[in-house]
Amino acid sequence: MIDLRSDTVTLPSEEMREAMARAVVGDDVYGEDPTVNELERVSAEIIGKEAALFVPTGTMGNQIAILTHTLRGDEIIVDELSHIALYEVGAASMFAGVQLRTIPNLLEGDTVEKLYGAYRESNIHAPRCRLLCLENTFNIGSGTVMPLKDMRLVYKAARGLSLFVHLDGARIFNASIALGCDVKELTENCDSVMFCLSKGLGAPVGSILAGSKEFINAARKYRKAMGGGMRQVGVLAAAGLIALKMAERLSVDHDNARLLAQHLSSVDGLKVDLSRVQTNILLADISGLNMDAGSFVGKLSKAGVKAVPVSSRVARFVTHKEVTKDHIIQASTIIKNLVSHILTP
Ligand code: TLP
Repeated sequence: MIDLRSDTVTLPSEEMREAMARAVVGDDVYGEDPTVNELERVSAEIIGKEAALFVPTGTMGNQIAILTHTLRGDEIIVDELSHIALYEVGAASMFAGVQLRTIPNLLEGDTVEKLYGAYRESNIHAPRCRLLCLENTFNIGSGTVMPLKDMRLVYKAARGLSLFVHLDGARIFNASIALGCDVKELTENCDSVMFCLSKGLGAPVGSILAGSKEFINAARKYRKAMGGGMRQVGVLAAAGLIALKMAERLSVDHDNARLLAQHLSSVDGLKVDLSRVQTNILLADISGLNMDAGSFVGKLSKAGVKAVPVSSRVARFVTHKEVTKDHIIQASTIIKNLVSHILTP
């Protein structure tokens, strides 16, 4: 089985398992777990922020950021296809009590103009607009990358409107590798950033939220309130410290996604926009097969390749560290054969 559903399916390496077994631990709610403290220190340094907080998941990291930046009844601006809008179970309204202003294609160019269009002054009718959330890379955009120049312009515009900017950087290292820049150049254009250790970097669990010391002090309290105060969690932080050294290998995943995209773009019945395959995510439009993407990925799974449907006509394939170039060639053949079988039964 070649599993291309997500880069979340990676398994911890032997090195990680050994580090987890040997980790020196303490009670992190008392701030006494040396391995967590080290992970937070190194993460802050790498990501270029004053302080960092270890959280169990990317979702919790994003939600704590929203809670910390806003008050109940505030409005936050997000892309309508962002993870925060689509895949976090409505948590921003559930916990922070904010209203999501979802903007179509916010992250797909002309972001500054779209931000100006969406922003409104607080008045008797309008809530206080407080936060802009970016996502780089943009998952449902096909893992597309927002260039550094755009990040700078957007941050400047948002600060001009007195908005905070939170970056959902679940895959921020994919972005920095694709852009060939230091990750700090991206994160200097936001007030807070969340990145995942458990995606392409291969840790079994964990994400990091980073920002100013003041922001992280407040965030730490919200993490506790959300039930995310963990105890001898250095056993997980130990894997995270190894994950932080894995960013360089993401270029292999990008090459593999590109290779898969090249194979699939020549298959009749599938549409793949090669220009959008910039990192490790590929979206294939299967409208030409006259079938629902859910049924397509069901058949594909029986044939030996796993993918996920992201809408009724789009399937998503994600490359990651368990997938080699040979797997990609095999997967391409399996997909081609299935598509030709569907078109000429
Ligand atoms: N994304 C997962 C699914 O939830 C869709 C995936 O397979 O891609 N931000 C972004 C941009 C993400 O892609 C994800 C996970 C998260 C946040 C949340 O991370 P977790 O799953 O750790 O809560």
